[in-house]
Amino acid sequence: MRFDILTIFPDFFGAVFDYGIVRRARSAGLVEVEAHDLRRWTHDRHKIVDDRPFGGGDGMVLKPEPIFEAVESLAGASDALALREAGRRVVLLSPQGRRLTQELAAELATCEQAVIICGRYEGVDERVSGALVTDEVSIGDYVLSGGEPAAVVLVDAVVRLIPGALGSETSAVNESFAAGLLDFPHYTRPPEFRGLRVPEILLGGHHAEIARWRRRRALEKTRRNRADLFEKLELSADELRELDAPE
Ligand code: 9D3
Repeated sequence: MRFDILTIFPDFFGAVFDYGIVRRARSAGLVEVEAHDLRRWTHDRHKIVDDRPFGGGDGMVLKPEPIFEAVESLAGASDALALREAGRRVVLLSPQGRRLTQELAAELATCEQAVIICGRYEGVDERVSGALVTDEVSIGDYVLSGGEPAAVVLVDAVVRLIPGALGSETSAVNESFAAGLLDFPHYTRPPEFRGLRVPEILLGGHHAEIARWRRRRALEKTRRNRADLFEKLELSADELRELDAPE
């Protein structure tokens, strides 16, 4: 799979894809990731990529022409429907997008190419989202200064779902399970650190008891930190009773 990131700050991505699973997937030839300076597709001396909003208002808007030309040269077309048919996605990262989920990441991981447009300024000319973009995506309800940090998040989440990108140590099956339930607590040596003990149950070798304890801790943490996920779990009456019972 190939990722082409369109940005006015290509240097932002310096070494961010040179670590961990993304680095390994690139080295193995499973993915290519490249950041491109949007100004490369301007034709004026000042390489202008933005302009004032029609209708008035503060701030500047990214012009459509450099973005359309960039996508045409990188993906071979500038029509959202045709691109989608060809297994190519054009993702616009914007606060107005639909939320990035594990499900969307998995869908993108089946594509041949993702061209990722990073917004800056107040926004992007709506003809880009209207005609060119296949997926308008936000990474969550908080304000970023631009789409660049979101592009790093998106690439990371998608790359790990490309077949072969994860080593044998982890599996994607494991992770889809994790989408509905938070992880249980982990401990390693020493068994006592500054007076803080590892739960006794983990030090024995009673695997069924350990599994029950882990499930209970995972459920408790999910209920406390992610009520939205907890509501969707289909728990048996037994399990619900056990959650409120003393240990
Ligand atoms: C004045 C209204 N703001 C829109 C809600 C303006 C604005 C805020 C932030 C315009 C652009 C941005 C820059 N953010 C992104 O480009 C962005 C983003 C984000 O801010 N939060 C979560 N996901 C994303 S993806 C791209």
